[in-house]
Amino acid sequence: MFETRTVGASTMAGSGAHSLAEILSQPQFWGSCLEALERKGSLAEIRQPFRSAREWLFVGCGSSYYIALSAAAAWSSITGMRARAIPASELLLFPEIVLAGSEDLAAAVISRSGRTSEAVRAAQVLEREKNIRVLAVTGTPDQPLEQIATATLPLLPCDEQSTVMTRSFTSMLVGLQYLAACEANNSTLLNTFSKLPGLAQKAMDGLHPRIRDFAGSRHFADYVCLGQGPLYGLACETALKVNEMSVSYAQNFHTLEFRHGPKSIVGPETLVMFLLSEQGYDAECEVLQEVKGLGGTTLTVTNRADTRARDASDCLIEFDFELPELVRLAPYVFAGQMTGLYTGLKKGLDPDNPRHLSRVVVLDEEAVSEQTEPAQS
Ligand code: F1P
Repeated sequence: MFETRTVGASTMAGSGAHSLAEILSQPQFWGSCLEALERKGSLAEIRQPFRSAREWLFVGCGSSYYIALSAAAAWSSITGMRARAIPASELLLFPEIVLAGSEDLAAAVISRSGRTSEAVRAAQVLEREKNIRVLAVTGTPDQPLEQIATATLPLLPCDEQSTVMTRSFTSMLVGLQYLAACEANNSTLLNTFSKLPGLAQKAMDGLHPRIRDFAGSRHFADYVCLGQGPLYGLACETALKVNEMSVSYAQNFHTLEFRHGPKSIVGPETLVMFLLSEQGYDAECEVLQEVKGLGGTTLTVTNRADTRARDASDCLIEFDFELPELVRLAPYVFAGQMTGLYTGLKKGLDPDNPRHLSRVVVLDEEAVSEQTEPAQS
């Protein structure tokens, strides 16, 4: 059912080898994750404790928070339910703001390691102090998050060697999109997931050498990543990958927000990366044309481009997938992952081990104790 392929990642001994192998392995890994989820049928057992939920909160830190942003948007679009994404720290420091007016709430807490202190503490607060059921979404089984949560999404261990999240990011997002389709009992959508790995593999094979040459042959002083709707979380992750893997200055915005001030930074040495949605294509494409007109360098990722996008893009990645937009989200981060990797390698860095970063952010108890009472003014 799913194509199998060997990944020739061993070409680059040393710097970035883990990140490249893990980036290239994503389509195949999604295939295995989806098979495991399909074996669980409609995930009825996992969903049972959350059936009274009328609203979902998606919680995470770093890349896992950006999964939460895209997953919450996809959840609302697919299920019609209200869904929000928050960094775990917001729940710990301002619970009254996050939980105000919420009823029948359920929460998905996302963490590759399952050990990040803020994420674990947030799950404890939700389950044990706020009586809100938690679904753990993690790439590492048998960790504190899974032990605290009411249930865990049955994904395969992501087992990443690189400090930066790539395969874990996309597989946890695809898993949550699949769960949303089960929740909506949308068999049409569910049946399309099986096509995603094969199509994504072709896209990966096509864009890898192009981004390697594009990122490897040009110098940029600034990076901007733009996206709307479910693609906004992926724009944030794209900027983070450029930050982490190449220690470059990268920012993210909602595409149309870029006009309201930030576009003042545009110049030939600014790479503006557009994740163009289908639903907002026309409006987002106008910003692309405007940025090109201001002399910016543009890299565009979209499913199908028209001449406006083709003419305004210095590098155009076009998927041409016969898949609903809400199923084909994850491949939109491939170009950002590769840009971060090859820009880091060009700068003589090791993208597997970004400076100042550890794989897991573990804080002492004191640092994650939540503010039960709003600070006295
Ligand atoms: C989240 C995270 C990563 C970041 C770095 C530190 O970890 O912030 O996003 O790249 O590796 O940890 P987790 O809670 O998903 O394990």
